[in-house]
Amino acid sequence: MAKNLVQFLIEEQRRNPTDDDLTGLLDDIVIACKKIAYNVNKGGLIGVLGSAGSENVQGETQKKLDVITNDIFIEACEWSGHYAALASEEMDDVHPIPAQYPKGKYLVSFDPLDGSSNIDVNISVGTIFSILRCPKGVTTPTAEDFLQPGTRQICAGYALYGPATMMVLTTGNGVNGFTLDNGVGEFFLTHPNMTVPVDTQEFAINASNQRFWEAPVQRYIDECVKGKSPGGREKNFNMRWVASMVAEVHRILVRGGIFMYPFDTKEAGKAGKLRLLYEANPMSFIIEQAGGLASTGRGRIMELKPTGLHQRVPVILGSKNEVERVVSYHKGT
Ligand code: AHM
Ligand code: MG
Repeated sequence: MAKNLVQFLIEEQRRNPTDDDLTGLLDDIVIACKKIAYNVNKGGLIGVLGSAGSENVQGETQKKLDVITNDIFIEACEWSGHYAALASEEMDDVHPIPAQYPKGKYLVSFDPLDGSSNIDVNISVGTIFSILRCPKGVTTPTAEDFLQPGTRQICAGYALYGPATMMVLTTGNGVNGFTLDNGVGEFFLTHPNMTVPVDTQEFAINASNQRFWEAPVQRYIDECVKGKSPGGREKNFNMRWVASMVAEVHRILVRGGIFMYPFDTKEAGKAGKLRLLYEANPMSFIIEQAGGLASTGRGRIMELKPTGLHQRVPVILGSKNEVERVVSYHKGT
């Protein structure tokens, strides 16, 4: 029988010893994701669909499940003594560890339910997380302590709530995928050493934003759409857009592709839609560990020095040769 997630982590720790208790850190998150999977899967049966009637810090209307899954994630991670503070897409500020619990050495930032616009229509959603070390000597972390470049992540991953529930992880030694066996209640290793093919004929972008894109992205997509016709490429392309980043990244890990939520001028002052700390950085870590690339178009996402907890960044990630092409189109712009 395949290894379960805990067994995998313990063996990984033996192969690549570190001072970090990754098994304990991830166990909290695994429990959170199993509970979230349960709620997402029950959907309309337990009355969790629809709007919560509130807005998050980004001014987005929260779904009931955005709020429920945020609470589940916090409850699973705050008591164990592993974390020093939490930060979420759904909370304005850092969530401190309540006084009755011990504080740990790590910070976790997360998006409890990414792609939540899909939840009411029963399409795949996910949870994304990123783990950093808490700076030495800091006992009460603030937002400032989370503003570390993505290169400092010690672990990143996502849970995908699709036809099967999966957990995909990196601790900096490649990428591995686990599938939840609902009968046993455990994740088992089903996708060892996931790699992104260097070439692809599939792109993912929300084309309704086309008029707001910059010239390099306009050029790249125009060429993909033309395919083997004049002014196009040496090959034809296929397109996908799920509007769930977790589902798009998972597809790219399985069969290659390029995903873009690029810089656009849709909303003044926002450099794209996706958030650096709990969407772009963890997904970039996973994609790079699988042999792909992740860029803003003008630089490596993981080398950005964050300036705010909810900072947005352009995201272009996936198969190496296509990301390099888009980056080359940005040169000199
Ligand atoms: P969310 O965290 O509020 O769900 O927003 C992030 C999601 C991504 O999963 C997805 O790539 C993108 O928003 C889709 O945006 P759009 O609806 O503009 O296509
Ligand atoms: Mg999100």
